[in-house]
Amino acid sequence: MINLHEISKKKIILLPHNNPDGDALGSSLALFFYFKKLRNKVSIISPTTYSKSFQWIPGVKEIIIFSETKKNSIQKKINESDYIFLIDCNNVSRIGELKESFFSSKAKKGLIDHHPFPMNCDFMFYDTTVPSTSMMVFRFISYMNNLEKLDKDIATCLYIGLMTDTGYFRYPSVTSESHFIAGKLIEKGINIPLIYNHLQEKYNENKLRLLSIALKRIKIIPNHRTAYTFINALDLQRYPYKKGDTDGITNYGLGIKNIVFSAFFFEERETFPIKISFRSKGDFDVNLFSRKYFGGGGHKNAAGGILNKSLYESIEYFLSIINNYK
Ligand SMILES: [Mn+2]
Repeated sequence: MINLHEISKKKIILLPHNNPDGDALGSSLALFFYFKKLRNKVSIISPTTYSKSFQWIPGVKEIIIFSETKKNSIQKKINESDYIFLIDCNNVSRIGELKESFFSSKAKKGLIDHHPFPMNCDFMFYDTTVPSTSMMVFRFISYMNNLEKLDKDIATCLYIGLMTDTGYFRYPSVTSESHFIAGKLIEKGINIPLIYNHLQEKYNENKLRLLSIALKRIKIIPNHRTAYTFINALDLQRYPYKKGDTDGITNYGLGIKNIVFSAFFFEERETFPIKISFRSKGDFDVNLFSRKYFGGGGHKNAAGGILNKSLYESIEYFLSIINNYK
């Protein structure tokens, strides 16, 4: 066990899960500031780096990126630590190579999280019904009777975790407690428009151009409640794309009223194959559809496929299937 009241003047390591998201970063950074206020020495070691959209978060530059740092210095830090906490991380399988150091260190191990099936630690503070670990961090600070230590930086970090893990307060997991905590964070003077502005998806020009071409081309088949569109190799010559720039195009078709099935054909090169992505709403299973006709698969409402035909032939093939589909 860890006696919470002894957490002062100690060496603490916080380990968020790999590819840390807004909740993993926000929760870790909030605890980083909080434990520092209790006069501890605190380090956050992230197994891998984080997305550029998080580069502005208070304290984020202090995070040590394991994959980009000399292993000896990290090993030393971990060996000398008194406490190691997994944050927004239920299992060492999500911290990559840090796993070995985690087990070899004599530090007491703790976990603050909301994922199901947390691994056994000396100290466990988790609830799988809350939508974000940042809520657990708020509860943790409250449980330690230290809410007066919440400041604007801590509140900003917790709010980022809360808003990103709740899909901006839209998911079914959102409770009155989520909003109660958000309210307490707002009282600390956080700048909500600034946070949203930073986290909003940013388009580069070519990505926006390609999206506009795809939107212009959307065809609707009302009888089959289907929409589809495409991007060809010529478009990509005009607007060179980076990987990921065409992500999300398929979703736009589904935004049309009464459409339940959307397809996007992508001619990455002038040669084959054509990549197709499918999205659906409700019962229409695009995983089965793609497996059966497009040699692909995925999930019920999001799947991909591939065809060794030209773009034109691929679309013809798709339309012939759609027209004969129940
Ligand atoms: Mn989370």
